[in-house]
Amino acid sequence: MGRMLSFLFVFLFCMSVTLAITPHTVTFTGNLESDFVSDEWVYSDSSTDSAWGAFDELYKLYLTWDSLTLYLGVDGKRVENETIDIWLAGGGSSNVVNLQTVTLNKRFTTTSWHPEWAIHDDNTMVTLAGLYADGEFTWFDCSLGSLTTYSNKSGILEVAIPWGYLGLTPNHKLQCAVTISGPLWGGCDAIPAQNPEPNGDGEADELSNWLQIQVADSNGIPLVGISPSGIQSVPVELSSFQAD
Ligand SMILES: [Ca+2]
Ligand SMILES: [Ca+2]
Ligand SMILES: [Ca+2]
Repeated sequence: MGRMLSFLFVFLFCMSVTLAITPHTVTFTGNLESDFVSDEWVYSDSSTDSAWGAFDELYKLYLTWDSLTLYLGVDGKRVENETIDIWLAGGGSSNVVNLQTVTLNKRFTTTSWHPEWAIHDDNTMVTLAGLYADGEFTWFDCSLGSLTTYSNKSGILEVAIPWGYLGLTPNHKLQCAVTISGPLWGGCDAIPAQNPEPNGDGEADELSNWLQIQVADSNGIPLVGISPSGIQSVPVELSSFQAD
């Protein structure tokens, strides 16, 4: 009997681990807690650190992947006209330096960190969640199905991005940050914690930290058996990635 219980315990333990590691194919419903599993809840942001008080807040970031797709989920709160942006980098060349100067007109500067992609969700445009790459000024039409999203005006955003868009390299380290802001304004909250934090005024805010996790093996193949909760917050600094 004791041995049976031991087997049962090991079986249940393995099941719980299996559910929490990559690969995981996510189907979006807008319910982040059921779409993702606990180990994919990679960042808990303060619910009271917005410079705009109770109006615009980021709460949580979820992240996971399967062999073809990266999945991201943002839990927050926003009022009308505000935007959530997910900044992604890693592996390739990049030149998104100052988002004031491009069509998003975001007053976030990234003088050291140069994200390659911005997923821009502006709830004034109900169905829009664009994938923006600096230098191309291209909005990918999410209705094409190659970039799938779920978004609602209260602050939930889920995005599925094919690895083919992002371009995996050997030992690829994915870097990301999330901001919430006015459409033509500085930000009021960010994931991960920044130094200094976005102050909510109309002037530019600098991203000083990103989240980083290795997503590919030495052959550029998405890693299996990874708990995304192992993601790390890393200060922005010059690196081999940025020296391109
Ligand atoms: Ca927050
Ligand atoms: Ca924050
Ligand atoms: Ca500011």
